[in-house]
Amino acid sequence: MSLEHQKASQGHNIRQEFYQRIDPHNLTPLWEVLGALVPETPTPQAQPHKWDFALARDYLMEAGDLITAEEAERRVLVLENPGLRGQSRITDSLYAGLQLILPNEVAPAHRHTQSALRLVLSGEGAYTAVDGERTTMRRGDFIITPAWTYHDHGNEGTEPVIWLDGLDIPIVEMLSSGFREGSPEKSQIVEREEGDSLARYGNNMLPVNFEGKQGQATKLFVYPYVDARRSLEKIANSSVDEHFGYKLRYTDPATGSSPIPTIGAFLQLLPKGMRTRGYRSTDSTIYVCLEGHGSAFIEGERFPFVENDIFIVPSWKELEIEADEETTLYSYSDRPVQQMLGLWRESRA
Ligand code: 1HN
Repeated sequence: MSLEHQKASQGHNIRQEFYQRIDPHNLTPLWEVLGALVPETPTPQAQPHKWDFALARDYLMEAGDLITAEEAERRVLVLENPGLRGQSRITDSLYAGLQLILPNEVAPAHRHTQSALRLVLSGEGAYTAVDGERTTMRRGDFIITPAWTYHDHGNEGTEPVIWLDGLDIPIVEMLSSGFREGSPEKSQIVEREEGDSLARYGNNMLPVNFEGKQGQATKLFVYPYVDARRSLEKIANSSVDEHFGYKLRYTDPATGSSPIPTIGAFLQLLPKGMRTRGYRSTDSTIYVCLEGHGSAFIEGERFPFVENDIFIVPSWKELEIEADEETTLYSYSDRPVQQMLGLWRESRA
């Protein structure tokens, strides 16, 4: 060993001895971790991944024989990112799960400070109730449960109904701000007829004394797919965005901001044969194919998808999408949080 080598190794040992002495006092040297703490570019733990809906649905139906919705409280198979196993996360900041409710079942009312969104994927005849109003769930409908609103689900139809849940659980967990309570009623008492919130807040008008505030969840809780689909179809005549095709974001009609303060939701249409140009953004995003089929290329790796398949694109990974047929994609991410904090970035090839 050269003299220089020896000196370096001694220095190393002296430092290690120092680290060990300060460790019992809950002290640790920054210089050993600084690079990892403040990386040059995002280092999400989430990995690119796709879930086959057909596979997940079969297991979910099997779960339907194992446990009732009431016993489970919510009969859900969590979509766990392979890079985040054991943490109930689909991305570093968000939760996703597939929920099943069978005919005549009820998922009992409760409320929590975590906000939820739902995207209906298959079956008809179930309802979700938010704050005393029920809405019938139809495929493609985007439904939200704002923080601390009572919500329950039921199925008065004849088919199993499956939807995707998205929640901001990891964000609320990081902030240690989670509260939950049950409701005295298993199913909330219906206080308003179906369509009340849509008529009151979702028709380009607002009650005259109503003032929507930024960060306060919208009173509108259902965004029907028929309406969203019509908007997409109309704008699909204009010039196409080479990174997105035609893309819309869901908004709170009172503020123009995202309907959920912590989660942004989007719907886009890609014409048949389109391949989008490479795009990165800092919001890790969950995509669901509602119509058509194609492939996502994440950092060049191909993930073929068909209807109801779900794939995730981690922060700052390059995404290209190829549509074999006219394709509509729903997506959600933590973008509004990043934008409020001045953190959000995007980059277009
Ligand atoms: C929840 O309340 C629902 O209301 C779904 O359907 C999934 C995951 C964790 C915590 C609460 C629902 C949930 C959840």
